[in-house]
Amino acid sequence: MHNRFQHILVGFLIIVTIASCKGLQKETIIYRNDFEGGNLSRIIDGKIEEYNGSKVIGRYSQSGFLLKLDSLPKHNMVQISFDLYIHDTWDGNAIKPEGPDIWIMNIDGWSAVYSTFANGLCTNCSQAFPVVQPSHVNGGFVFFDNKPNSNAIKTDLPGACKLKDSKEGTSMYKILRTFEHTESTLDIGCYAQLEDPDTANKNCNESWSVDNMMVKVIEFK
Ligand SMILES: [Ca+2]
Ligand SMILES: [Ca+2]
Repeated sequence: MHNRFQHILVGFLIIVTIASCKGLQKETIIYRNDFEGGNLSRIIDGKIEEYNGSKVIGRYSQSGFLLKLDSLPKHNMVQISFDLYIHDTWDGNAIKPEGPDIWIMNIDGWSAVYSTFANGLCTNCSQAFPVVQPSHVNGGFVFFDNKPNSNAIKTDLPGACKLKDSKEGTSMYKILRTFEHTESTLDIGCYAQLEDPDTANKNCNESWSVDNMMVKVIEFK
């Protein structure tokens, strides 16, 4: 009986330990925006457009926006997630004058995403995403070669401008980044660096937008 009681006690302690470990992590959503209400507070250079029946922040081409959050509760990590729409003709890793077409997210000034995307009429193209950082070789950047639309959630969305009559004119990606962070302020900058010889129509040829943005802080107690 004594041994049996010990086994039960050890089993009980293991269950209690697992349960308390799960309770050590506290997640708090500090920012959530589907842009349907037109809320652009705390965003610099924000603009809203309707795309495919939903309001999005965008569209941007070469430029972008900066989300500035402050008064964050005590935390150890931050998680950022959103839908990224790559509209119309992006040339991925192509060399100048067509590419590379780079999408960028900077967190407090450091590079969280610096990756290329290919979409639309691009033949013999490659893109770096889902690899989010290039290699540094001889003082320059070398982007990983993946197939166009790699890891896209959807590729059958209408284009926004140049390919607006095409049913495969836009691809949608889920961007999810989790990183260590303890400061009470957080700057999230989203931009693109795009190459297009057709400068007069660049905003129509290659653009992007974002929807369903969510920022969580995570605290380990
Ligand atoms: Ca929306
Ligand atoms: Ca391009």
